[in-house]
Amino acid sequence: MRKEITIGAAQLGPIARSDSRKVVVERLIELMRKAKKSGCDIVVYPELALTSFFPRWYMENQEDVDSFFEHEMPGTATKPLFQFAVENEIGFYLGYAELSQESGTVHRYNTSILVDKNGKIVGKFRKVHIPGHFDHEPSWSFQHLEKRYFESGNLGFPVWESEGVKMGMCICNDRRWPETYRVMGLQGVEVVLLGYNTPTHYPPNESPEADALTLFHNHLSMQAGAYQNSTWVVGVAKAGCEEGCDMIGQSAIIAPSGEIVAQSVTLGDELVAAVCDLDLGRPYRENHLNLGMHREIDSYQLITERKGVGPPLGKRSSG
Ligand code: ING
Repeated sequence: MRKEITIGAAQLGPIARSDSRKVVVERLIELMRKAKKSGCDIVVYPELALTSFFPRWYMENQEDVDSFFEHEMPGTATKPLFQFAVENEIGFYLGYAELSQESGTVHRYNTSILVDKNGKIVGKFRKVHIPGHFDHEPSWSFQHLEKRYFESGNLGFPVWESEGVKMGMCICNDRRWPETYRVMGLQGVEVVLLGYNTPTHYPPNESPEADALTLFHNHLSMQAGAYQNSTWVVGVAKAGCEEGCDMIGQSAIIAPSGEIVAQSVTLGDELVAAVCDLDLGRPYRENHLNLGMHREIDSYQLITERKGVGPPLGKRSSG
């Protein structure tokens, strides 16, 4: 019996700064309704799917920043989404800004959760690779202050078994780093779910060539990650012109071969679904990309900061 899971990539168009959580959750539910009609077992939403991509704004007042964070999950505004999921027996991946109290200290993460068909949160991931910058750059047309608003994730890259499928998660910039997929690949991951908010122009990149390659690099990163780790990868965008900032779409469902089997074609709310045969990863995982058989760990030149060599660690603040 082939092991299959039908996955819905639920791309979102722009979310305005003034849009309430209630209005956004209604859009998420509408996409889940379409997913159900398409026979989906699970729906994947973008990174920071409940609000506008607020790191594009410099905010001095912490209360203003914290208004974009969820203090509990599910909370009042998100309970209807969990409810609808349980009634329709569908799981989901949701990206959101998490404010958490850990032994009396407030921490802020760029987070995603994996929720099963019974509405249970089976897994949580916190974005590890935090892009952008810490200090306000007033000369730029917009900011990318993720390093100011989020801590780097402290949960690693776990893989969970849900509905009999080995699933992992990551968020946006994580998809650009091979380690992200490899750590999950070494755990036998079969499906990697991820959401992203990717501006066409990334402020720290000054070269115009970089903008022209944003779409290419988006799929390149996910297709390589899929193929090199024999896993499905589902990448879902928050897309369109959001508060004056153009963001790419190109949400995609990618097979372990690296081939794109389904892709969004708009920059708005759009559901793209595919039946994912999990056995398609087997020929790669067991043969020419068998991680246990062919990797030569001892011969790898691992350059790390601990040995005092390699590139300087990125700075989180000007200090
Ligand atoms: N956004 C972007 C991303 O990694 C970026 C940041 C854009 C980095 C373009 C490099 C090039 O897709 C988030 N939210 O990480």
